Amino acid sequence: MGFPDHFLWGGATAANQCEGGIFEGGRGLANVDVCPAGTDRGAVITGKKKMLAMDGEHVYPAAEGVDLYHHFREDIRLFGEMGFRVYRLSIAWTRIFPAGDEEEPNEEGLRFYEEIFKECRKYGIEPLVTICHFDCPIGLIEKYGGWRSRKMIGFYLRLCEVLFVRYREYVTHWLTFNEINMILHAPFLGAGLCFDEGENEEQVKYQAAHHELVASAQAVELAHRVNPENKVGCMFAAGSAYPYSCRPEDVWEAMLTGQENYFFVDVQARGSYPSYMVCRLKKKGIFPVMEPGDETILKSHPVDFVAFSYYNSRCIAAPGSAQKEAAGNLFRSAKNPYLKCSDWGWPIDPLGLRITLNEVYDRYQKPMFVVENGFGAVDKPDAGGYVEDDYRIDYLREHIRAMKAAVEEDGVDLMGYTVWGCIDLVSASSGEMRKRYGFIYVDKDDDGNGTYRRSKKKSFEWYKKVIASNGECLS
Ligand code: BGP
Repeated sequence: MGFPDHFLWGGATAANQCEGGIFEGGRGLANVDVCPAGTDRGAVITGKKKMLAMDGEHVYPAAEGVDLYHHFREDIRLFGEMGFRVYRLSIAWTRIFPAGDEEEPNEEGLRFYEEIFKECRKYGIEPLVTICHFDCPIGLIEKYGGWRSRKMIGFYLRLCEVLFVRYREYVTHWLTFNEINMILHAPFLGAGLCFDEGENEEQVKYQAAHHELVASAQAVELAHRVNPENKVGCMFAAGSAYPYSCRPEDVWEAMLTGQENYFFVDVQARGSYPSYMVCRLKKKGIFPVMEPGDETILKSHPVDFVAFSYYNSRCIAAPGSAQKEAAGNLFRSAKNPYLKCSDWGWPIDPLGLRITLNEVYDRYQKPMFVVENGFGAVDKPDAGGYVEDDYRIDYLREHIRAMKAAVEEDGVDLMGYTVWGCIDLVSASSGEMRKRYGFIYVDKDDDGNGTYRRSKKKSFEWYKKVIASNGECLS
């Protein structure tokens, strides 16, 4: 059995973490550009420190990324050499609408992605396009406060329409928002939200989430109208919430944490606000403003598939328990004593991926796509740029095994797998370059030094074999 013949193997990147070239091609400035590396990053991405422009004191790693803007032909050729069947990338919103609210799109930006898609086609690579991977034009944050405003729905749909129409012949796989649940944990990154002193942050976050959810449903409708072949997915940061112990209070808390994440997918895949969230919001005195018609929009346009990122599981203890905290993808979690961790403290839990796949499939009964999974580590290249990254191979091998078991033995419906940061890129949570995920090493360091030269790591040839054997050969 194994993976289906048409299984989409590949890799994933996001525009703001790899393209660079932020002042080129008529591109405008976005929230993702002004998130600095270093100690202020946390406060900026969570909306606690307002930074809507670059200053002279901070380093802004997205400005250069790994310069995919000028290297994309070489990079896609390397993806082709590995045998990618899919390349997940995102569109920088401000390349298409520099301020966000223009009537007409920026042709130079549109041409850039068209060239990327043509290049993919050369190698038989199917693009999987994330319409919004954390970016929000600064123009829209300054004028409207980002996704707190309902006006954002219109600007987002204008972007969608331009993309669906222009790339009709190149793209049929779309994701509406990257990690939509991240809005609760990193609201400036996720939705361009900054908060005023004393403001009810939760009210603002759930209001913004409502706008994104309505926009996402309308995007599904639009995509299907423009091209009935289009398949549109939602995307959330997954990773099952394990109870820290069998103490009912821990189990209860883990269930609540799980629901907080699934809420978004419940709306996008099932088409309505789940009753637990309606009650919870009411209890907190949070009443997102909804327009008549929103319910029908959500109900009528569920997504075609459910995509997610998986890096680790989480471990949840009841409030007040003195458990040690673990790191991991911007979510708080107790330290799981049974799991080893990466250098960044992210737990390593391949079986957790199988558990998550089962959980998500049980809940939604829709095809799934693992669109991010990978191992961030410090690589030590030799003079030729070669890295013996056995640690990365080990991580990926075990996760692919778990995925295979889920497909083969548990019967989950999985469309594909795209390894995060298939080429080294800037870390979203820390802004570092030294946290690398790629099969391809990029010569660039945290101080901005480097030639941007690309070189293959050991994992490059390994993944090539994995793909060629459709996941059979993992050694
Ligand atoms: C997800 C994001 C990605 C990516 C990844 C790895 O949250 O969708 O953009 O960066 O996590 O995280 P990090 O870069 O912080 O290691």
